[in-house]
Amino acid sequence: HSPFVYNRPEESVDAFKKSIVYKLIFLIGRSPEEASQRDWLNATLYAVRDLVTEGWISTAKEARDTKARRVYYLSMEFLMGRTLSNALIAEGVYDLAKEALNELGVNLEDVLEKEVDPGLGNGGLGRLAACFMDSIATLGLPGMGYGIRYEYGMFQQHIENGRQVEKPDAWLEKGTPWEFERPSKRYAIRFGGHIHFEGRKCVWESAEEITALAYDQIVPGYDTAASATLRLWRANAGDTFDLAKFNKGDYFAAIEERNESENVSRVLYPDDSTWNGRELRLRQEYFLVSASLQDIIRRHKWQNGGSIENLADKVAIHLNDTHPALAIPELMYILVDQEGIAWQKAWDMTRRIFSYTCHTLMSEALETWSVDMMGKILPRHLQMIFEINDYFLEYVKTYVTTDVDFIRRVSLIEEGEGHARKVRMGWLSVVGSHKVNGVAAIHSDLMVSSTFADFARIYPDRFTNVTNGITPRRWLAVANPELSALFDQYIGTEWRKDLSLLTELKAHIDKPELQKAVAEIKHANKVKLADYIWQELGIKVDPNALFDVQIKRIHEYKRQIMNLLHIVARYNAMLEAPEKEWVPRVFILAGKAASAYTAAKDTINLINDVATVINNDERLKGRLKVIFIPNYSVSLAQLIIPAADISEQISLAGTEASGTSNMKFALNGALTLGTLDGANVEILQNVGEEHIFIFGNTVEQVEKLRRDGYYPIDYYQKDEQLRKVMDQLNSGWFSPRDANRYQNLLSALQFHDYYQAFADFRSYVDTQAKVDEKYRDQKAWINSTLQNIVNMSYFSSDRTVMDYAEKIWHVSPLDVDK
Ligand code: 26R
Repeated sequence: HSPFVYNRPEESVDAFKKSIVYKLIFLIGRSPEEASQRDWLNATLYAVRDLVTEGWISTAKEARDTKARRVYYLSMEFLMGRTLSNALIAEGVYDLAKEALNELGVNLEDVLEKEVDPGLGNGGLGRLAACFMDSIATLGLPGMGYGIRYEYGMFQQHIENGRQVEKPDAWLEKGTPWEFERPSKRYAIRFGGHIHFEGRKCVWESAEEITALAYDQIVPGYDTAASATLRLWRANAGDTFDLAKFNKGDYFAAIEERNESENVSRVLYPDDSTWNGRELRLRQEYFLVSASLQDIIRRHKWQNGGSIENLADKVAIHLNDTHPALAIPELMYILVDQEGIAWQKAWDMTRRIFSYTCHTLMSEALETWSVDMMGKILPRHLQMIFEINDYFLEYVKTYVTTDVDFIRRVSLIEEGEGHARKVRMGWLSVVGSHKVNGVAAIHSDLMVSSTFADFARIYPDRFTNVTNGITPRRWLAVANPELSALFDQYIGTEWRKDLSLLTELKAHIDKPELQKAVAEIKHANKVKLADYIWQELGIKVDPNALFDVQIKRIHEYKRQIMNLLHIVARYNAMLEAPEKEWVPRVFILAGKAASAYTAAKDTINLINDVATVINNDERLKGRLKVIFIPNYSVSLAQLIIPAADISEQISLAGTEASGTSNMKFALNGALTLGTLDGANVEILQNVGEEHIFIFGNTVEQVEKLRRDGYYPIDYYQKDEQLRKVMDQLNSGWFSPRDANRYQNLLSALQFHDYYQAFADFRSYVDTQAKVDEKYRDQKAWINSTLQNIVNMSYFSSDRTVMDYAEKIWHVSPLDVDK
């Protein structure tokens, strides 16, 4: 600890109070008397940031002093969630801060709710990056994340007349007290122009230039001085006015142009379903890549006496999906054109440096850029990709096969018949990396047997699996403090840093007092969620009912529609036998639809239409409710997941790469109702089949159905319950004033049903009945709940990140706490 720091807020309630008030007055400029809740929030954030800053600086110093090999995580998305509660817990000062604020007449929980939740990501991929940052920090790895500081994050979802309406997310307007602006870290990012050769040397003369400015966030490690850095780039037009216009006296036109070039960091693309090769997106991807690589190389040279020769010994760069794959030609451009390194040697270094994670097998989400567009925006990079492709195809012809069809398939350039040529970013990522991984065992297997089958033949040792994980800090300690405190009583507090310690709870599983306490905490969490639902939607739900939850992006492959088919079937069954002892259920759904994804938007509408009818049908006596919670986010996930009894993970087998909410739910004691897809398979292996509800076709059965011809109509005809539900939906039962509203959605289901919801319907409905049966036996239910929790060790992102560190990045923890 530096002796120059005058106040140590962590030492006493009084010191903490002083620190907060100091920040309030001197940083924010408000007196305690006139301070708003947000002022208190910001003052507390500043006070807590002080606690982590010195450790952050010493982490950086340790990496520097030991000349450690570093890893850089490049991602277009980071869904970090709120910082304050996480930082308070990481520093072990939650209670201290609560008491300090209390003495100032302020309620900590109210203040926590004021913090904005930056939505700088779409879903699973962005949240995974955030969990990894948390683990990198806690493990003390010399790692850093690079992303974009979008001015507008994921849109805010409003529901109007049952339909999704998007509103801009101007999250920066509330201020960003956690971040450090780094005005000295600025890089020129160039676009467009032409290339020409001077002898064998390629020269890129760009036409446009903008500036990337750095903004840093500390990612505090848990119970350690170590911290990681997340560096986000903002585009700034800098001094590049159009001088011609300026001199002509056209002042506004010159300024206007400045604004336009700042568009690069304006908004996150809120679409994770269909790939569209929009020019601004290409610029964004290059902006991230160019700024980050310049920064990485500057740091490397500074620490290595100006030399770049040993870059591949000291630097690992990870590509979070193909989105930052331009880093491969960018590094080649730097090494060959700027540093004058021979092409072969540069290529060898590049491949040692990069690794790549594939997060989806959905072909419509795979990135390809038209050769024309890339040539216009990044002429030298396109040229470099052609050079890489020539070299690569030569290798294939020499060592693998001369089969022209094979060569056409693996070429980095797709030569379309009747359409323009395209650069295949997935192929580029594989060729330019030394390791490529999938995110769950089944997904990694499918990756090498389908999408990358040809490449697995060329590079059999390149492909591997690293199953995803989640940080136990945010997803248990922060999200479920009561359950965390309960576990502390039995096994101590160390599980937060070493989730394998959860297995020590196994010795206590049969203790009635533990079981009772777990049940009470779940109930209390359900009451909290029920209160939120009442506040936000004005709907009363019974906390004694079974809470059945599906929260994730709305996608056909995730099959929210199958959930809905079961809900309607249950509704019908309840009306047919109202006297039966139905287990009361609350179905909870949340998630955003890409704004141009009609089927997904219609699905939200249908959920809300069905909810309106069911929630107002008094014959059900409150035993069935359907709730769509608007504007799903990380902070909502923290509220909803601890309150769930059933976790719906019902994607068609072979479509969900991993899923990570499945892990969060299980860690919080919900039982999974899922298909043999993604990480569900590994959850099954860890918890045992008595403690999970698995249903539906396997990947093999799905593929066989596709091969043999899949006819949804057959299932409709055979299954009376399904037929009734479909007839009802088709008749406009749930949208009487607009009976044809769902025609497209429903006919896609009846005539194509690409994701085979009909094929799995029967098994899904039957398994839901088993869920009811088990829930009636509360003792058995709680036992399964505990069996889930104690078997979740494997799904800590600490395990995942150590796997990457050892197998792929070859980096090891720093010794910061000395
Ligand atoms: C390029 C654009 C259309 C785009 C496609 C896909 C943008 C964003 C995505 C997001 C995808 C790649 C994603 O989030 N995948 C999810 O990654 C999680 C973390 O590995 C997995 O758990 C989850 O199964 C997978 O869908």
